Amino acid sequence: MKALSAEDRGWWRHAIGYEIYLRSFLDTNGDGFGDLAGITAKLDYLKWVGVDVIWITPHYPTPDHDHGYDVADYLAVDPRVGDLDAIEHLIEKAHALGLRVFTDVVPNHTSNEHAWFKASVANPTGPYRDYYLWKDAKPDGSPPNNWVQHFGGPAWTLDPGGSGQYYCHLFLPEQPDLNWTNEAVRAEFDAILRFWCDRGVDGFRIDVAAGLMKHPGFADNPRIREVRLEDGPARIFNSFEHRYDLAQVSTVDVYRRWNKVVEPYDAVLLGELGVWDPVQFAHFVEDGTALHMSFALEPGLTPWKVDRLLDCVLGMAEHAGSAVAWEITNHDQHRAPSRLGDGDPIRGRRRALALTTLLVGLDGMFFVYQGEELGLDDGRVTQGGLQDPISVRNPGDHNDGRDGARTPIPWTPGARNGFTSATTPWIDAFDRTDVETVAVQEADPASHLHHYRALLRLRRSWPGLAQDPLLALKRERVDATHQVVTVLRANTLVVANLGLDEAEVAVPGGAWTVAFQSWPLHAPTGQPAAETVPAETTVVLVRTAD
Ligand code: TEU
Ligand code: CA
Repeated sequence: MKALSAEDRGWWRHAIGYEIYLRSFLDTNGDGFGDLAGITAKLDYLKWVGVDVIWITPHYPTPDHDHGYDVADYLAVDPRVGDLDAIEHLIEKAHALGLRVFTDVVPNHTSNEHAWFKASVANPTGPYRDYYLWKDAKPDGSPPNNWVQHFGGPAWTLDPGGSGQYYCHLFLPEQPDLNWTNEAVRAEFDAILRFWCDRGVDGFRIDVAAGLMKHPGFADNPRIREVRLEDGPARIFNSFEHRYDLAQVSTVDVYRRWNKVVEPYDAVLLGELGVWDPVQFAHFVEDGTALHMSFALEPGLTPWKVDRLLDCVLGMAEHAGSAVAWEITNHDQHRAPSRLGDGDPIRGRRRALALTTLLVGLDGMFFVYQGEELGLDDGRVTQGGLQDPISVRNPGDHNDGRDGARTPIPWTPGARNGFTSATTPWIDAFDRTDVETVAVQEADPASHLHHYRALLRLRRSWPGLAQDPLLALKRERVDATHQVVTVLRANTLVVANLGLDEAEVAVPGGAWTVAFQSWPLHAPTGQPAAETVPAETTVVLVRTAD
């Protein structure tokens, strides 16, 4: 895209993003695997839905132990999804439609099949040894410290080359962590970012953005609580305070450097920061000289505990403002209707829309996860069809597996929902019902899709909804059943009633009209604002006249 004017520089602060889980979006060549050409074919649809930018999950060659997040070559395209021409063609068509394209960059770790790691193992005195984090064993031969990896088990694996040293991995043993104190590693990533910017990429979603630097002492992490043997990997991981392995301030310097690398391209850095504390989060984004923005991941991991959800949303909004990228579902999380509905997907959908409407009314980017516009709950995978290493490698009935969010997009009614012509797609999921498909919802003006699209369009037709300065962001908590948040700007007022009873609304003077109501799906708009908002419902009011 051509150089941006000064006003356009911060375009992302009020944009709508859309996450594409590449392998499950659309398969165009019948191998059962979503591909770049599938995205290109659906750009018109995405434009119609009302998104401004797409983020594509990793497109690099990979042995697939963690579904693309184990990268074997950062400067190439996985032949299963296409080639360099396919990605350039996708970007060109997206730009012609006014859509921007973010790709995923995975800097915390590589695949164990990356040439750097192979060389690191093969030659302990060679130049690549220091690309990774090698430490000696303790005198008794055990790992250097008590760190655990996210997906179950220790964060250390013995050198397959037989040196007796361990290498560090915050994820699978097949995902060795890079050594970000090594200048050579930093230089490699400068070149990787430039390579993709030169191909027209508009920004990067940075995987595990909080993980890069480790505390130099590599000391044991403090334990916060005890766990039981049968606990899933997430609970075990969260039973430690990650004082030494995550969120080191020194990681911010890496992003200051990246910020300069991408500046000539006007490209944007979007972190995937597993940091819950808003003050710590703000360090990574605060003055726009490191990350431009980052995902706040907690609303996507929290069940319907309104107090907790609002603490997190308001804390992030207060400390990081328009540098927050909001989401309530991504490929690592349960789909919102499954997570929020206490077992009832319709209730879950209602709550998801109430929360979404509040977040769309705040400063910062909002990201839709593919299929969220259809109101999908978690997909169902056959017992033998489980793919996620979290499920496959950790027996038991913990709820940590991520396959439910990763099943294919249902495009049309019928076998395999139009996702693929293959009989065995990469993930063996049950087909969705007809009403869940894009084709059926497109044809029905009262569908979830049309409703959701109206919300996204509203942000565009009333730019003041996210662009005018925030006059007040207020939480009103009367008692356990009254949970109301109001977002006031010059000409818009968002009232989120996440409580169990209807709530009265104090509308400022002047005439206010309902521009959107999150529930029911066919809620009318255009009428004067009512004095109350129903339970678990958010309304967007706009000032129409004085
Ligand atoms: O997920 C990272 C991840 O698990 C973190 O968000 C974590 O919750 C946080 O750091 C708190 O510890 C990303 C990808 O989205 C996921 O699909 C990959 O499996 C993972 O990284 C490893 O690359
Ligand atoms: Ca394919």
